[in-house]
Amino acid sequence: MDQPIAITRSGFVGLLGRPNVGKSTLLNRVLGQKLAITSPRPQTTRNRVAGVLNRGGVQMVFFDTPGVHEGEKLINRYMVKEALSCLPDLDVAVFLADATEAPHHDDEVLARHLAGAQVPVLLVLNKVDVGCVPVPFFTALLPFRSVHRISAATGEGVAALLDEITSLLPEGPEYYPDDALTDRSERFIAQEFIREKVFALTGEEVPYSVAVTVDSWKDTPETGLVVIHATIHVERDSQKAILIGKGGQMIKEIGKRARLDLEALLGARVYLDLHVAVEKNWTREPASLKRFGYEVKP
Ligand SMILES: Nc1nc2c(ncn2[C@@H]2O[C@H](COP(=O)(O)OP(=O)(O)OP(=O)(O)O)[C@@H](O)[C@H]2O)c(=O)[nH]1
Ligand SMILES: [Mg+2]
Repeated sequence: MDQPIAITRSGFVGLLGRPNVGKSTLLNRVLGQKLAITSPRPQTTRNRVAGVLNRGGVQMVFFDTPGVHEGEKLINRYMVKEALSCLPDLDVAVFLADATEAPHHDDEVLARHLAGAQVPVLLVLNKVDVGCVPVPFFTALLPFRSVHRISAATGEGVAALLDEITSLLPEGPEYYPDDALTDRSERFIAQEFIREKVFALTGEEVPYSVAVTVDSWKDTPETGLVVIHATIHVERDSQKAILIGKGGQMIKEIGKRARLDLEALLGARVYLDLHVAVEKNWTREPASLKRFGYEVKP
């Protein structure tokens, strides 16, 4: 077997942007596999997720982050804090924007947070497969080091972006072992995959009222089966009824789709058992938020 090339340069790259611009899609594109969850709705990602890419002796640790936005609920405040908390760790900041729309108020909010950044900030205009508004609209926001036009969906422009990021990373250690994909546990990713299916299959406020916990996880090497029990928590009884669906159809479909993604990730057969529970107003309650992995620190 070929020895992996020794890592001599490394660094942390933040994927930052307002909600729905394609940060998580770009992370998955860069890694060449699905790690982060995505959806056509804003505010899908709630936690920072590191994805590790080793390329020709360079280790790039990408942070997918929640979209920077203004929201009054405690969960929204948590998300924005979580996104901005990576700034002190970065070697390169990627300011991702939607090339099909003029800058939005939330783009300006992010620009203000990046204004004093001590690291290069790259402007990356995503979704160029479906259009591109005039670039000066965006370059007026900050003194960007460079501008890239990409499509995270098709991969157009991503190689050139990676080349520039590579050129900006300093000499450094291997932060994660060769075979590491992420800093997150399989349990966390399972919770996220389940939450993604809720985003895909339900509407209105339901996805925003959902948190997922994995209650038990059992690997059985003899049979190659992974048995996972998880709970989908909602804020109201009416949402529980929607998630279960007529004759249990909705929960069955969520479970089926999440199981297929988990089997691809784990390379194993998965038995996924889902429950739905009501935790009233959890998006506004510090104790509930903490229990679900969204701790708001003072
Ligand atoms: N046409 C097109 N759609 C894209 C592209 N990149 C992402 N999308 C779509 O844009 C939507 C949002 O993508 P996400 O990756 O979830 O966006 P995000 O920035 O992570 O969003 P939040 O987690 O909510 O902040 C999804 O429907 C993606 O499929 C692209 O290059 N072209
Ligand atoms: Mg995201």
